[in-house]
Amino acid sequence: MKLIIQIPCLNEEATLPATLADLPREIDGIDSVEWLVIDDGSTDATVDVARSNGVDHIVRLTNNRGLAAGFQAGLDACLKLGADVIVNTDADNQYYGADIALLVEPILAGRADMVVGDRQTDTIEHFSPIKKRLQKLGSWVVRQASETDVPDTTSGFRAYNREAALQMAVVSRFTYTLETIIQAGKLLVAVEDVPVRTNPKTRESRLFPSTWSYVRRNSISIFRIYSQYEPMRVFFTAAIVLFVAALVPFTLFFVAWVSGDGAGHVQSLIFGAVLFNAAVVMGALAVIGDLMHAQRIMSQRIFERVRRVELELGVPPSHYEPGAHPTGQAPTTGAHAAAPPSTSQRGGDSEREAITS
Ligand SMILES: Nc1nc2c(ncn2[C@@H]2O[C@H](COP(=O)(O)OP(=O)(O)O)[C@@H](O)[C@H]2O)c(=O)[nH]1
Ligand SMILES: [Mg+2]
Repeated sequence: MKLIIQIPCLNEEATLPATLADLPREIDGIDSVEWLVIDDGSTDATVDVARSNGVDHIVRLTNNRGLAAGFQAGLDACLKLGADVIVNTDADNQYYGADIALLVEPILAGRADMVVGDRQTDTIEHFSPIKKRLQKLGSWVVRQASETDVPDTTSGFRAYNREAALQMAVVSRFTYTLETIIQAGKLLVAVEDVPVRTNPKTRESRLFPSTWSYVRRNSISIFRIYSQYEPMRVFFTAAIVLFVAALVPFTLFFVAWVSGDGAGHVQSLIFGAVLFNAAVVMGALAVIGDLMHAQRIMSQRIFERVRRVELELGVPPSHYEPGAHPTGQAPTTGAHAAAPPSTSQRGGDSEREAITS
């Protein structure tokens, strides 16, 4: 049983050593624990620091592609390196390395395919009240969309088994945390959560430079993801709201018309017609969105099968560089032996597209 701990990094030379020092090398029930850093076009010495601190594998994206793209590239590499369990953690030492054992326990026990660490955000001192409230609201929306009961949906401290990782296909560039939970809820992935501890804050969040950016970016993400996965609910609800709203001016006009003053209320008639048209447009979007959603599910199934075929063929991970202990890992699951991944085997165009789309 092989565990790979992956850490997405953007310019993390300062905090990476402490994060790595906190990571376990042995966990009960796991034969080998390896570390993988995803360097997302850092301009500092992140990669050198990773190597000198014993990181086994490096996925080095040429330029900055965003956290979600880095996460997906990391999952892909971990699968190709033969991981049975993949844990994701942050490079700012936010999470408690020793709790990785808690994260993987439900997977080892066969109860879960994906486990999300619950930071119990109410107890985190450096989270502002508005961030806590938005975090709660966002988590609630994601629970509704995903039909799971994950309390802390924006937590980046997670474990995936091979089956869960094979099914994840993140399309948003910015956040993967919300989308992967929604996907898990819709796919054959059993999700659990475990309470985890956090370390004191080491630096400001890079993803959200201000509370306002946290609110704006998360709200947009939640709305986009929710409407991508539940288009019928979103657009049909909007259609009903607009239709009911249209009934108000229509009724005003009708009452006036019955009492002989129809000509004086033409504005109500026009306003009602505008709202009614908008309702029809929303209804049409609901139908189109529903059709696209069905298409998306088919694409997802194809993507998953292509991944399985790639693993079977022993396709090497893209953008891969060996880390401190080059072991020449070839994918261990392939039916055909593959050459050890090297820098010369950087991703082809299709892989790049998969990462950046
Ligand atoms: N791959 C990648 N990782 C990033 C990027 N921005 C931030 N990260 C990583 O994402 C993790 C979380 O970032 P952080 O700034 O701590 O945001 P927080 O989750 O709001 O605290 C850290 O490991 C960062 O290095 C990015 O553009 N690409
Ligand atoms: Mg952080």
